[in-house]
Amino acid sequence: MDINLIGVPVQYGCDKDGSQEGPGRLRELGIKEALENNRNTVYDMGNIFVPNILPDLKYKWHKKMKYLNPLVEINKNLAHMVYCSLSANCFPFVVGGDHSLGIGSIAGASKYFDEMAVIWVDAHGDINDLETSPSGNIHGMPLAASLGVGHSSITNLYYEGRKIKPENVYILGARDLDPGEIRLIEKLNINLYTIDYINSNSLDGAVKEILSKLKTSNVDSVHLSFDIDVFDESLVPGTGTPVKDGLSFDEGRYVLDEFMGSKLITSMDFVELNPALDQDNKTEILCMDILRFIGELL
Ligand code: DIR
Ligand code: MN
Ligand code: MN
Ligand code: MN
Repeated sequence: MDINLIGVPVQYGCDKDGSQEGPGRLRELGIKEALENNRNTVYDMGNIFVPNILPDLKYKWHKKMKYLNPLVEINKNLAHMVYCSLSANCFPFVVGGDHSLGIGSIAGASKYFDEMAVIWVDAHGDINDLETSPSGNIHGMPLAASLGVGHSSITNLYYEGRKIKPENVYILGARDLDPGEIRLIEKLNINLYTIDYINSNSLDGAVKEILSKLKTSNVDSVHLSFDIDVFDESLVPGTGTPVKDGLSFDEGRYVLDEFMGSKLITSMDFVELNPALDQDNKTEILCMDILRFIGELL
C-alpha cells in the first residue's frame, strides 16, 4: 500500500503545550519505517504549516473558541492534503498533534468519498459545540463539526455542509462525556460503545457489531480516528487528558487488528501524543509499538 504520512504539529486545539512535538518525535523514533514494515511505501509529505500564535491571542478570533482562525486555516490545508492523497490512490495517515485535526481529515476524506463512515476511538466524544464545550478547546469539537453541529467556520470547512451522517458515526472507548455531548449523541442516535458498555458486554462484541453494521450499510469508506487517550491513563502519561479505566495495550491492539484487518479503513488519524508530558518515554514507546502493529495491518 502507498501511504502518505501527514504531520500536523498543532497544540492550539487542546491548549496544552507539547502536542505540537508529536509528529517530529515520532519521525525521530522511526514512524516511517514502522508503517513501511518492508511492504508499504511511505511518502512523508511533511507537516501542515502551523503558524506561531502567542497564547495572549487565543481569544482574538472568538470569545469562547480558542485559536479559531488559525485552526480553521490549518484544517483547511490538511483537508486538501488528505483529499489530494486519496485522489492519488494513497492512504492518508495523519499524525498529531491534538485531535482538532479531525475536522480537516474528515473534511478532506469525505469530499473524496460519497458515503464515509467514521470510527472515533477515544476516551472522549469530541462532540461538543461552542455552547456545550466546558473548555472552549476545539479538540473537543471535531466530531460535532463533522456532523454539521457548531460554529459555521468549522462546520463549513473545505466545503459547505455536514461531512458525515450520524448513522455512519461509531464512538468506541468513551468514558468522559460532557452532558451536552450525551444529549447530542442521543438526539442524533449516534452509535456509542462506551467503556461501561464494553465492561457489561464485551469489547469483542462491540467491535464485531461495528464491523457488521459497517458491512451492511452503504458506506464506501471508513475513516479511523485514533486518540491514544483511549488507553488507560497508566499507559499514556504523555497525553493531554488521560482518563482512568481505559483499554489495555492488548485491547488496543485487538481493536486495530479487527478494524484495519477488515480492509474497510481508507484513512486514519493518530493523535494526542504529548512528548512534553511523557514519563520515562512510556507513551512514545507504546505509540511506536502500536504504529509498528498498524504497519503490519496496512
Ligand atoms: C472535554 C475534553 N470534553 C472538552 N475533551 C477532550 O474540553 O471538550 N479531551 N477531547 O481530550
Ligand atoms: Mn480526542
Ligand atoms: Mn462525500
Ligand atoms: Mn481524548
